Amino acid sequence: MDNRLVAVTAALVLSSSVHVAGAQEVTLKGITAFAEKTFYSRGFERFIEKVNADGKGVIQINYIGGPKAMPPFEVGNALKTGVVDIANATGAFYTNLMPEADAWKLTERPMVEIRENGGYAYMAALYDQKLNAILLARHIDNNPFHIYLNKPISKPDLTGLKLRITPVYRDFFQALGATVVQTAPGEVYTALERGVVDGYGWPITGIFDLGWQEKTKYRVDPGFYSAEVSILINKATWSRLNDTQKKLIADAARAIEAQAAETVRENEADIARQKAAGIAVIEFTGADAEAFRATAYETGWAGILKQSPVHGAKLREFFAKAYSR
Ligand code: 173
Repeated sequence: MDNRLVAVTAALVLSSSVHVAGAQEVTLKGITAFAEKTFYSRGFERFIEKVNADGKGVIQINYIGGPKAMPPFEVGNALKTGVVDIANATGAFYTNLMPEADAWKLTERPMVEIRENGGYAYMAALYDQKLNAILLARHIDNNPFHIYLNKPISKPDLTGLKLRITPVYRDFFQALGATVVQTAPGEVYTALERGVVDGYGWPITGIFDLGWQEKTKYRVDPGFYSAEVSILINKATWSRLNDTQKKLIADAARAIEAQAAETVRENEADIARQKAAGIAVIEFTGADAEAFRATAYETGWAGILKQSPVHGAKLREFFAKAYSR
């Protein structure tokens, strides 16, 4: 829980005299950067359902929807400027405003530890300054990314391959020799179908949501990084809420974040489903696997540090497992 949310919740518990009699029901606008009813929107949809059920007469969220309503890479700016009040997005989709947000993918420690070691508060300050927002809940974690291909490779070398990326994968895939093209998730199917790309980066879960298994021959193992999807609220919106409304939002956020542990089960289910769909695994082992993962993290951090040297160095101390200079 964000320290501020903890403080708000605690203050409310302590001062039961805080009263909102006669307060008007508030309706907030909510948007997701992922397609509606797909894996990465589901936690957000559960959050909205909870707020709307528990907040009757007090606070409601009007779910505007996903990429049909707004391009995913514009969600960050819509949240920052208050065009929407609440958003579900991943850091890679708003690096234009906050390059450091993409560093969430590099966390090698559990979020509870990152909350304790100061990493969370450090990020919260950046969200405040750069996105005019408060991070309510990271509901996706422990969910590795993979390379999916339609041409086989025999070693960690992507020379000659053109891959679909977002900022998550750019530095890593380029370091392995790939040519890259950035697209929103909604354009991946067509890019594969037309042979515009030879593969794509995506986490272990969710490829069935958009039918990509039909156009995918191989998955490369091991995975790398830990996907992040979070629920964010505009700061001005938050400050307009009364304590009861804030508590309803904070409680729903906490409940959804607690469900993030279930992701590991979903990972296993999708691994089995990919196998059943005939997606072959290209597996690197031993030194190749170690070098592959080491390159992922080294290039990932190098990318963050290039864009934000001071914050990047701090975040690396909070997020990386055993980082020594
Ligand atoms: O590949 C992507 O679109 C991407 O960056 C992402 C990030 C988190 C979850 C799912 C996809």
